[in-house]
Amino acid sequence: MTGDLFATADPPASGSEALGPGAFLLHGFAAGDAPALWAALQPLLAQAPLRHMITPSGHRMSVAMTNCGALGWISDRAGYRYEPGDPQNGRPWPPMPALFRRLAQAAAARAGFPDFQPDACLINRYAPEARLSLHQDRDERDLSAPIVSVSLGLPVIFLWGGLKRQEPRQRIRLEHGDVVVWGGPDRLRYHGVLPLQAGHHALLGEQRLNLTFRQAR
Ligand code: MD6
Ligand code: FE
Repeated sequence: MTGDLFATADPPASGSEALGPGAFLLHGFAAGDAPALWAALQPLLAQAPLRHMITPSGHRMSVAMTNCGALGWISDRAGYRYEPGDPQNGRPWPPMPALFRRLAQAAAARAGFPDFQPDACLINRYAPEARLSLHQDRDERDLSAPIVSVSLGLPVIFLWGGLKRQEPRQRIRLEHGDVVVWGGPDRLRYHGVLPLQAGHHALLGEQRLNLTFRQAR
């Protein structure tokens, strides 16, 4: 499974692992940018506070969420969808910082998606015990664009399933600075996150943040 991409003038911190024909785990790809990402997140989270969204069936999600970019993913009793702002407070999502966009585009290009133009960044915050049940990401208009996922803070076990809910799942450890890119034939794979184990991370403290970049429209 592990195969290093050929060395270039600007290699990622370590290797790249193929998770499927269109899915790649870029180990440590965002590690160098992490302090700047974390700094940029502070004013952003002050403007668009993290909150526990409600699923259409009425459950409160254990992961706290917010967004930046032209569009943001939300869930409420009416369903899952992208909105230009948070319906809870009527405010637009903060703009996507240039650093975020550049990082997402660089990771996508590294994984073979040179034309990625993210217009939405979903920010997920995991406190200890927070989890995300098995799901597909299918609320984006154009499923030919990949998703780029950046992990910061405490490590977590990611469940990587198949195109059908019942298929077996691999357990993949995602660490601070890891980036997963997936698209093409892997775009609709089921996936989830096991409950976060308590711990302390030098930069983020007792939490994990995950940024997922999408082309929503
Ligand atoms: C997470 N990620 O890592 C949750 N979805 O916290 C996702 O649900 C996800 O990482 C689509 C593509 C990449 C992802
Ligand atoms: Fe997802």
